[in-house]
Amino acid sequence: MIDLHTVATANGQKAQIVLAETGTLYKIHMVDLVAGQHKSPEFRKLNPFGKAPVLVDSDGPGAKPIVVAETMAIAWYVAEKAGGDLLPRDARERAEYMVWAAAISSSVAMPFSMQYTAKFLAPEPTPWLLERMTAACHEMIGGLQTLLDGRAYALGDRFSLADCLLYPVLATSAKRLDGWLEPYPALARYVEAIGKRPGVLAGMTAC
Ligand SMILES: N[C@@H](CCC(=O)N[C@@H](CS)C(=O)NCC(=O)O)C(=O)O
Repeated sequence: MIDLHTVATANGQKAQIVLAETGTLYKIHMVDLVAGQHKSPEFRKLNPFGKAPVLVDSDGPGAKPIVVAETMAIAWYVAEKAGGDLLPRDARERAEYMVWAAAISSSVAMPFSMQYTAKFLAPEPTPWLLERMTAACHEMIGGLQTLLDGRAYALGDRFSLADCLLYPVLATSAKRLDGWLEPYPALARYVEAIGKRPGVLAGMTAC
């Protein structure tokens, strides 16, 4: 049995899309960030960093339970367990996948997280931070568009794990920016096409 401790954010959606695209059966447990559930001692036993999502597989490798935190790691674990169809197929794809996954999980995630904090969580307005982080979000979205240039999918001509990570950034995180993907027509087309996949739809609406 796979349990996913998740949140209705881009990170939760990334994990949910991989699970849906691979046809993996799983049970959802919502993590209440507002109540601080992710900082409880019980949750920290699953993820010492106190962040969602977290996956628990009672039937992990060697028929032993395993706990996997970090969205990128969850995505890889699920894809590998499901037979590897979504994984990169050779050294070139592997290198390209790592660039997508690392960029999405660090360079892109950081300004979006800070922009959200400045806009919605800061106890008082922080215009300098909000402006800086909004500009950084646009810079990163521009980078994603350049990386995708001329491709139907992140790795080229087939849907892969990289698309499971990329789609929620564009469909959910970038939606918070004024104009959304208006300045990025290639990404807007990508989101429209990828968003029609049944697995992507299922992952996006899982919670
Ligand atoms: N590097 C982590 C980041 C996870 C993350 O930031 N999760 C957010 C929800 S989307 C969270 O738990 N935020 C609460 C906090 O950081 O206190 C990943 O990729 O899974």
